[in-house]
Amino acid sequence: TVKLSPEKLLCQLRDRVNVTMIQGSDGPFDTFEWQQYLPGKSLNETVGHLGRCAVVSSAGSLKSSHLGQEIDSHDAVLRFNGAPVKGFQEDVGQKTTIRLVNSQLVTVEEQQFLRETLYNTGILIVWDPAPYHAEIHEWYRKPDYNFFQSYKAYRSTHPEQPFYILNPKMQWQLWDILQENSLEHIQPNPPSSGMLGIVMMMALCDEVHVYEFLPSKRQTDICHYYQKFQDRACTMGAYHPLLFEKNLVKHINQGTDEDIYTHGKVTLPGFRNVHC
Ligand code: NCC
Repeated sequence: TVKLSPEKLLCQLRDRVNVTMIQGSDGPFDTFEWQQYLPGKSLNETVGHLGRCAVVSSAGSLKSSHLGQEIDSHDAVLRFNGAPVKGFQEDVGQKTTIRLVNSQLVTVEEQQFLRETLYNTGILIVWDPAPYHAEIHEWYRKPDYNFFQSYKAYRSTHPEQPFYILNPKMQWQLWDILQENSLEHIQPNPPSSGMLGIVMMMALCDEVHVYEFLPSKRQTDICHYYQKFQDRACTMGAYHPLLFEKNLVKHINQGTDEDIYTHGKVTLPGFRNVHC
């Protein structure tokens, strides 16, 4: 169902998806108040040049994977939302370089978000589902979840921890590519945190290994490796176009099918190593 060759698709991702964070010079954030909250350094300056990176999905199939050591061998590790490491090191490792969280978590679970030490490690990045190709001003007036107060509260209590807001343009630039390469019509809902994180790491790293985004032989209806809750929609998608995301990632995988089957592992090039 994917139309472009893997090489062409990688070029489209590299050239059309702008992985940028909200800066103090952007639209409604160019106020004196916001300058005090947004990080002074850019994300690129904060992370530096990253070589091998790991993206760890939160899928239940990570359970009993024993992938912890392999994941920790990377220069940087990306995790999502409330995915814990404590008690799960054997399967998911213990290193967290970046944690990408959705605005629902930051807003609806604000008390846990502000209190739990899980969030105090590494660089935080929050994203919010914006209206389709909305300008930053329009999104700022009508975010899906109004996480801005909670963001400010977190920044005040943890001023030293880098905490970025993902530029909402990225999600629809990526969604357009997903739609163009699918035969079916996709609901206009933004990509999952997992897919956003994969493309973000392709922009920051030389090489990216993604774990259990494409499910291995351990595939299960258990939603998360850290919970008992079961729901097939976690792997297949309901709100997010997860199935289309997974088809696309399968198409551009540079690793083997054996790696997917045994480790749930996908190998993707960093955009620096994509030559168009
Ligand atoms: O579940 P979630 O995702 O936090 O998972 C992070 C990313 O891992 C991939 N995943 C997860 C489970 C699974 N069985 N297979 C997978 O491939 C997906 O790529 C997923 O994006 C999200 O994307 O932000 C999401 O967040 C949760 C929830 O908001 C957070 O965990 C915070 O509590 C959403 N769940 C609900 O709203 C109930 C989920 O739909 C999407």
